[in-house]
Amino acid sequence: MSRTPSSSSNANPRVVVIGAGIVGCSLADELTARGWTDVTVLDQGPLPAPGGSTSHAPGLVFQTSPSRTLTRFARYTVEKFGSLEADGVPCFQPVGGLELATTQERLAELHRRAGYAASWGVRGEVVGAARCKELWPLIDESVVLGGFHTPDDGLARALLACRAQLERAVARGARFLDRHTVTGIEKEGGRVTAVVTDRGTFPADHVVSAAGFWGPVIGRLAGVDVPLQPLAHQYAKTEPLAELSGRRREASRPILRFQDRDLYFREHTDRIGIGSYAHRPLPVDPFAVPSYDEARARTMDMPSSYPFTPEDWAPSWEECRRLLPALRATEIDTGFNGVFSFTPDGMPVLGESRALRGFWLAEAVWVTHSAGVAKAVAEWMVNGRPSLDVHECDLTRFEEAQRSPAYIRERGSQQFAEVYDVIHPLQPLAHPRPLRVSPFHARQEQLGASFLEGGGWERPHWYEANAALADGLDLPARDAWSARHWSPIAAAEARATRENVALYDMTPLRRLEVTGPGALDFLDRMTTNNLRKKPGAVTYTLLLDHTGGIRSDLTVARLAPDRFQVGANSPADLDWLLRHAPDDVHIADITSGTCCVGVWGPLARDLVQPLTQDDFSHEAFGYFRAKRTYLGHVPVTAMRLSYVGELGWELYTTADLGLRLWDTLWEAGRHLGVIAAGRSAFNSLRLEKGYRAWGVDMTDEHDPYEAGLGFAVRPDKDFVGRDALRSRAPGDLARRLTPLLLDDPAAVVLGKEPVLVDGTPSGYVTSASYGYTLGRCVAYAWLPTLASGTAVHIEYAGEKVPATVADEPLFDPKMTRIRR
Ligand code: FAD
Ligand code: THG
Repeated sequence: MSRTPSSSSNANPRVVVIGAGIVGCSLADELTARGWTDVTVLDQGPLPAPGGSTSHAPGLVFQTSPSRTLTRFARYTVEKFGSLEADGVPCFQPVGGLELATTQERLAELHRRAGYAASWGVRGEVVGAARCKELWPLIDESVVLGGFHTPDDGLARALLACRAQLERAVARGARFLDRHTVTGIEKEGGRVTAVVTDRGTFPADHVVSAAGFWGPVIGRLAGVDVPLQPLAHQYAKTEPLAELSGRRREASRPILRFQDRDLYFREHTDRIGIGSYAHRPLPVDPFAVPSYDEARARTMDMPSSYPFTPEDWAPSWEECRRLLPALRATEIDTGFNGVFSFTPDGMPVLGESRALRGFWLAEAVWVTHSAGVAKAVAEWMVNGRPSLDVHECDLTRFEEAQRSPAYIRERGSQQFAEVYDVIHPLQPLAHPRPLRVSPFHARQEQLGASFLEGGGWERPHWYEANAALADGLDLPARDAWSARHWSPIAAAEARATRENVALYDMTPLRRLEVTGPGALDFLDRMTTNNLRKKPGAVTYTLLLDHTGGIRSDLTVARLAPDRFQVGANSPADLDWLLRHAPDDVHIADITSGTCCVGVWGPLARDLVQPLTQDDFSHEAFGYFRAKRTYLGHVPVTAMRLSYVGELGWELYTTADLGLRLWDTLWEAGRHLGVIAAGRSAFNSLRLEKGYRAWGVDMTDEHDPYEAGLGFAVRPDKDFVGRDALRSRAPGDLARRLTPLLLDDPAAVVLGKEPVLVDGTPSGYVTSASYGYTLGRCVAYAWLPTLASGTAVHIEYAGEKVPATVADEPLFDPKMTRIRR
């Protein structure tokens, strides 16, 4: 049951890469460097500038992003291109980067960005206006409040980097064939077998679509959805500036961002190049892009380059001149509307298709991230997984409802418009909403739910109906940023859950049904904990990959000898299980057709027991047990577990009966004072209990011991990843997922902040929330192993906030609240 690469049982499989832009060239280099030398790169256009987005990318590389994965990709690009040259010309110019703030809101954002940089290992500091002027003498200092300076950012010479990597790949045996237009993908038995072009067919064991914004076109040939929207973006160069006359170097000042006006700048010797995201979204239909016309190629009329629309530029030009007064004496010389890709969440789309094995995507990738992406995809193909956590980029992440052309167009355009906006970590995209709603949605609206979105679902974060419960709560005041998408009502809902009873909509929790004669053996082999228990047992267990990295944490309920319900995390869990499942196991995602209410709190039993003839006492219905029963008229599967750490049950039924279930519970709970509670309280309660959230607190970069999940591993049984875990001692760990409590009861952090040990950035916060029961903010962080009681600092928006390493679980360590 090893990973896909071996399915081609060939140590040097035939790989065809479609597209010789920066991604295709980088990938050929990374694959051949790993010994996969039978690589053919096809492009419809002529080398060395075949006409895709890379052909005229200005090459700004700003490394810092809220996404650790993107930042790591960018760091690798800087490192790699910094060591590459062609004809003695370096592929990277480390001129540095400078992001400007002209509003207080942006200045605060730059402090947060400095935090991301420190968390992910990029050098940078927030500087004053005078330093900005020193770094970029052409700016009008009076417009600027400050800046974020990153000395290791800079300019990639993208076409040169293509050539340098192409040459290395060719020296190792790869071939690049230009003027070959891909017209078909051949397959057999669910696997890709060949790529068809206008000039012949190329047999292949693996095909990678690195076709940039043509991704959907290649995807359609393969029968694979490629969720990206091409949009045009304006780039222009000024006439020569008197202030820059006599310059020889292509660029010496930092690449510059003026995000408050959706603009960026770089030098082109004595001219300034300017890019704008300020204009209306200009979507391009990838199926209608004209093919490469060699006669026009020299004039930059490449397929990815549309005529400049001056009317879209005009308002930005005024802003440019306000920031850089020297531009008042000049005009735009040349400009174009260049096309590149936007996905619904702004992240790349990477990985192997489930529908067509051996068919990979490496799409929606900026030059900035190209080398890092290529390394990750090459590792994925050759070793079965990337060394970096890339789940945010995994092509499986979009639900079916997130792959419609309408959704992709709408979200892609919004991503374009919001590229430089100050985005709060909880801020949902505005459209299309609502998309997915649970059967309880109408009731939630009646209760004044404040909805945020996740995975397309509307998810209540708190309910106005509970506002009165928050009256008189003594809560510390919050800063404006942490008060956004937050309400004191969450504190009241958390308290009601700890003291009384609350209903939580758990419908978005992913549910898989695994059935068939081989189901038990299969799940037991795929996960770390012992599943060989009688029907009625629920088990918390981990999905590991073959290196021992955590792919997910699951609850597995054995509902019948051959029938299991699995509580999972991302769509990648389904993908992973399907890839490994033998023929006698059937796996279905039942999330959409079913729903779930969590009934939690000390009065949960008082609420539920009168509704059923089954015995819900602790003796008859123990912790981590499941039972089929009726609650009133509604058939439910009840599971006695609780991510919030209180007595209670997850109650599952089909979607058609969901509203009836909610109303039944609501009626039964009236005399107990039941409330509906939202995710804001939920997240606080789970952190107090120390329950990890996969994808945030731990990923496949972490093993169970470091993540504090060793209790779910049974080394005495056989499972995927066991051999890799053998070499790791549970006791002697270099790093740990570490619980921290903030010292000041009024302080809060939100996640992703750097943690300083002895003043040095040593790790980062994963998730954090105010613990309303504890009266302190709880933060989990990846840190070198530290003794409990160690004092550290968390850097929050430029401030150093004291915190202390705590012992977990922070709340109810004896489990007296749950096991009774
Ligand atoms: P591409 O370079 O588009 O390569 C895809 C290749 O696939 C093309 O050469 C195409 O000919 C080929 N192809 C397509 N269909 C077929 C087919 N059927 N058969 C054969 N071959 C096919 N990024 C940054 O990081 N920093 C920046 O400053 C920056 N600025 C930008 C400014 C502009 C104006 C634009 C347009 C983009 C900018 N980008 C920037 C984005 C960046 O250029 C792209 O994201 C990146 O170049 C994409 O590289 P790629 O290899 O995926 O795609
Ligand atoms: N409910 C269900 N499935 C799930 C989740 C859930 N699957 C995904 C995700 N959430 C899994 N995460 C957890 C984390 C902790 C617990 C349950 C699911 C939990 N842990 C107890 C503990 O650590 O003390 C018990 C562990 C044990 O007894 O083995 O309850 O929310 N259905």
